[in-house]
Amino acid sequence: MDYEKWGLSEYMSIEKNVYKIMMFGDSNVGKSTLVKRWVSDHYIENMPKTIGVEFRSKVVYVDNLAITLQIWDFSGEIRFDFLLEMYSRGVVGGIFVFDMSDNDSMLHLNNWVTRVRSYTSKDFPILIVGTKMDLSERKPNKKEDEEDSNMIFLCSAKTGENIDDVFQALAERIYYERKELGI
Ligand SMILES: Nc1nc2c(ncn2[C@@H]2O[C@H](COP(=O)(O)OP(=O)(O)OP(=O)(O)O)[C@@H](O)[C@H]2O)c(=O)[nH]1
Ligand SMILES: [Mg+2]
Repeated sequence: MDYEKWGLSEYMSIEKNVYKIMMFGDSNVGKSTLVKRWVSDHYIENMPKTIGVEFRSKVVYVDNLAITLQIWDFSGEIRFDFLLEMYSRGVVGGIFVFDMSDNDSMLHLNNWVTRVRSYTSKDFPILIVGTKMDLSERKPNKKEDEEDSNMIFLCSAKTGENIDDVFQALAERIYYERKELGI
């Protein structure tokens, strides 16, 4: 089919660049609130708990190309664990979230990463994201910041600080990795 002729080239380029991204982390860390802030720039004080998985999408631009990020926002409740394997099929990027005011949620991250990796065959790019920065006394010190800046993002859905950077950074990482692999 001649996509240029039918005026579909732009549509096709978007279709070709749809990334399935999944959000993981303990219940109540703020995954859904973070996605809501990013998609519609709204802060919801009392977000209902996610039942299973929720789905949102938004276009970002990388290298002048429109890329649709499909965000699969997964419940952190253990009772939905059985859905993980099925839903993580085809994932190309992961956002692992902890709550900066809840130490346990940070300690559980390793476990989340190990479990998700066991269900997915490929080594896809991931980001670690600390939320609720507005509640935290802890500010990253410079050295830590430099070492981890590639991997760890700190943000607040309440103030909106650093939210766009999270999704833009992951989209760029996936895009350039795939470009290098010729995908
Ligand atoms: N102060 C503050 N509170 C936040 C922030 N982000 C989320 N919250 C609050 O944290 C609570 C939990 O947020 P959710 O987004 O529902 O958490 P979740 O990770 O999606 O939880 P599950 O769906 O159960 O996995 C809500 O009451 C939010 O208002 C933030 O940046 N700052
Ligand atoms: Mg949720």
